[in-house]
Amino acid sequence: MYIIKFGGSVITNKTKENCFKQEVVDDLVKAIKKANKETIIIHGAGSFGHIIADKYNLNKGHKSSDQLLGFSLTHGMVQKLNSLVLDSLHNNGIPAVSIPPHSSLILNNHNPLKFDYIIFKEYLDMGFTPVTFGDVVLDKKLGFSICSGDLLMLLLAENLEPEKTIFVIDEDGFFTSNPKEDKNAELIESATKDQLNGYVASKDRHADVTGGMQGKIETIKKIAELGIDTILLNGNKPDRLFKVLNGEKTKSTIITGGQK
Ligand code: IP8
Repeated sequence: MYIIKFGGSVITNKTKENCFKQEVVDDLVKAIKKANKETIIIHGAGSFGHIIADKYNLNKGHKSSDQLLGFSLTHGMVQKLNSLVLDSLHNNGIPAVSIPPHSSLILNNHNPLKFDYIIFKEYLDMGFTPVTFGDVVLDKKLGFSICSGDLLMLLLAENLEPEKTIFVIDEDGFFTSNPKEDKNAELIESATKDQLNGYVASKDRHADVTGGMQGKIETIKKIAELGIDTILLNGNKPDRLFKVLNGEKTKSTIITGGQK
């Protein structure tokens, strides 16, 4: 089984609120269909979630009553994005079911307190493709906070032991320096979790309330500690996702699991 995360900057235009990249998603979904592997799909919130979550300061927790509307609006928007992703999966013949985090997970000061991963397993065992996404959730300490798709990657990897986790991002992988600013930046094809420390993650200039690339690096290190390999690849080149799922070599970064 593979856990795949569609990054928010791949499936939405992060500069424009609620702008869905239909063709990109359709092409990624077609690659998954063609590879015909057991998968769980997670997607980020992109411009459907980060801009409004930032506006209402939701990741700091419950501080004022007007945030309740902000919480609901943010949930509504990420649910809309989720429906668009689901439509694409259904249109391509994939039996996808949505499992929204706000009703299957509770955090405590941003850390997982309760997570119903069994439901993912049961849907998988029946042949469904579970789909989940970055969402607003209840938080015992803070009232509420945000659960990123990256945290879901880690929680599902911990509990369901996938063959690989795959981050579909808007770059070819990790680079020796920021590829958006340095044209001499070189792609790192393979790294261990310790080697990740020195890597410069490209800074996202757009609203990102859940830590962006730096948060992703921390998550990937924890996944490596579970002994699971993670692959980062460019979502704008869907054949790369197909190749990875099909066991072929392609342009990407692999972070090898296995070291504590
Ligand atoms: O895009 C963030 O999820 P991510 C979720 O995976 C919200 O970090 C609601 C902003």
